[in-house]
Amino acid sequence: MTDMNWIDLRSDTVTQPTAAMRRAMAEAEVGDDVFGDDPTVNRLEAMAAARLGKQAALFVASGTMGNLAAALAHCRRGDEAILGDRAHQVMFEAGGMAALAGVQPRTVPNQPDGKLALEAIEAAIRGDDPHYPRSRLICLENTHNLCWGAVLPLDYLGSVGELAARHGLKLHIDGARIFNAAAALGVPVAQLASAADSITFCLSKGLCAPVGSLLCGSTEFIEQARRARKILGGGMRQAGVLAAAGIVALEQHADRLSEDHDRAQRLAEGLAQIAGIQVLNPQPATNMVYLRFEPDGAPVSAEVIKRAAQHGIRLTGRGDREMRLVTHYWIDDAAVAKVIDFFAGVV
Ligand code: TLP
Repeated sequence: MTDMNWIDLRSDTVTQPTAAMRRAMAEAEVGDDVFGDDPTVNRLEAMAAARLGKQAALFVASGTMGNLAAALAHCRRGDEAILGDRAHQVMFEAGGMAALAGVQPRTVPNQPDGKLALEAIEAAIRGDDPHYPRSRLICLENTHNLCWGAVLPLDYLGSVGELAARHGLKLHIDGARIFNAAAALGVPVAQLASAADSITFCLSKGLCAPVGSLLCGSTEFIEQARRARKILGGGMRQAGVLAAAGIVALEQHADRLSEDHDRAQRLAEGLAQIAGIQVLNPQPATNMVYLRFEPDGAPVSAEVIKRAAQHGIRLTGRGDREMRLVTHYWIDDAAVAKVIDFFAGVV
């Protein structure tokens, strides 16, 4: 039924649904969600809104769709959004913000801790001049994928929210892994969302559900986002079969993520002992470990990936000499030990 003999560290997106999720999916009560009458989708959206401390939420197919629907709902064509140069929205969403929302991304440098310097944000905000695009939106990412799974702290989020409000801009958070951030900080997730006008979070990463994300915000914003979702072809019908797994994800998986963080820590510690490996984030903030093979004599990523597969381990590279390893629900202590042994043997 599943492919669970693999130790798959390529991402937390690889998480397969649990038995409880599969049961809930099979038994889900459904309706036509475009008519608004899928009770399971409605329940998931209400749960998500309550959990994130927002008025409303919208079930979307993916994190990418949630971020794009947010851009469409906040902005008009020709507007500008300020984002980090390492943001997932800039790096890995196929340019959708520009291609489909007509929004120009204005990047400012991401600091290694995932933040954008407040001065850099402020300097990127356009004055009122017909030459310029209109600054409309600031986007943050929490946790920050390419910044080693870094967590943006509450006071920083508050400062950016205040800056956005002062300039009449909206703040969107790509919170694909916002529950990991909440676990790392030990605060309710709603506190991490409170400065934002909108936030996306994913069910299909650390929360283990097979499909789906939620976009959360004010009732008025979600009405706009619902239209945007339709434009994107994301109005689904009996989507309750998917939402049912999302409900289990929120009920059973949102509060266990520090286990994954502990395992990432142990993985980082084990790998750091191995000559030929430099762990780039020796104290992982969340569930990601980034490593680099030391230049001299070490095999490059492609060879390691090939050999790992022969040991039942799935890895993916970031260029020739770097890798990101992601822990999740299906990575247990034995898997961590096996992966460390593998690297010790191969490097
Ligand atoms: N990230 C994936 C890849 O696309 C890189 C991963 O393996 O980490 N925001 C953030 C911060 C993400 O990390 C991702 C997925 C998304 C948005 C997009 O989510 P999906 O894949 O559901 O569109």
